[in-house]
Amino acid sequence: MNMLFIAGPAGSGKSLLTSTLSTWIERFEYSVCKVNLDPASELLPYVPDVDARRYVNARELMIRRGLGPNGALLASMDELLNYVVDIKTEIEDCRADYVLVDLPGQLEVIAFRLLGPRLLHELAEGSNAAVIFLIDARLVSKMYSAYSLLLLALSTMYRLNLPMVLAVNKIDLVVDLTAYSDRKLYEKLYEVLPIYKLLSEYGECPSIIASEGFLSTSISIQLCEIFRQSIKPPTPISAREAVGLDSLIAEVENVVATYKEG
Ligand SMILES: Nc1nc2c(ncn2[C@@H]2O[C@H](COP(=O)(O)OP(=O)(O)OP(=O)(O)O)[C@@H](O)[C@H]2O)c(=O)[nH]1
Ligand SMILES: [Mg+2]
Repeated sequence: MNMLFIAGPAGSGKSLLTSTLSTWIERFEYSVCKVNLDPASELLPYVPDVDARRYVNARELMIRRGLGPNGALLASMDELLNYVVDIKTEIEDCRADYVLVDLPGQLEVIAFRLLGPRLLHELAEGSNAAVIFLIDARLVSKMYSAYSLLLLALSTMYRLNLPMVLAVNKIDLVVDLTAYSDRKLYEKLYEVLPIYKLLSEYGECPSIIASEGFLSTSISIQLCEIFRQSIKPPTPISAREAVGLDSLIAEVENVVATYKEG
């Protein structure tokens, strides 16, 4: 069983990707189990096979315990840990080739507290697990935002300790998808999204940083080197247009195989 945790900041497209990717995978005759692990979600673009809201409801916790929306999400994830065996049993009962787990957008819950990694590791046990970390293309059109999102992605990767693939989603909003072939599309993205310059193997860190008018300090140069050593250029996708999903799955298979080799 392949278990893909779909993570990323709020609004990056996790739920829509869960929907689009499941339809795409099913076209190849593989079965998919869609898991909503966000107790605070309201409308979803897919019908979940397993749903955290069956066990815990963030809205109900807000009212019952007088919590604000963020506190209620943290409390509901804490409560969810009590049901991890039930959720895992439901997932196993799906008997699916792929399990897509739609995570909450509040990364603090997933990556910076104890329960997120525990919950994910318990669910992932016994399967080929990987994290797809989504970044909204519109948010990496500046070098400084590419830095902050990459730092977020890296800390999520180290905290979760699972193989991770980075994907830039919503590319339909930054390039005209009908105007470019695959190779040209990559060139265009390199031109419009500094994150590709930052992570590509071309050019030296100091000149790339300077060319984008970013603060050229020894720390920003060292960070650039660290990003290049630890993160591959992100897979460009559009969850809305179902673009790039073949490359995304190929990349997931790559990182899972590399992780297994140790
Ligand atoms: N144009 C475009 N819009 C997208 C794409 N992916 C998602 N969206 C839109 O972005 C908005 C947020 O998408 P969601 O799938 O709800 O994002 P999310 O990461 O699940 O959000 P939270 O669960 O609130 O963190 C919705 O309006 C989606 O339709 C995409 O590839 N292209
Ligand atoms: Mg969502």
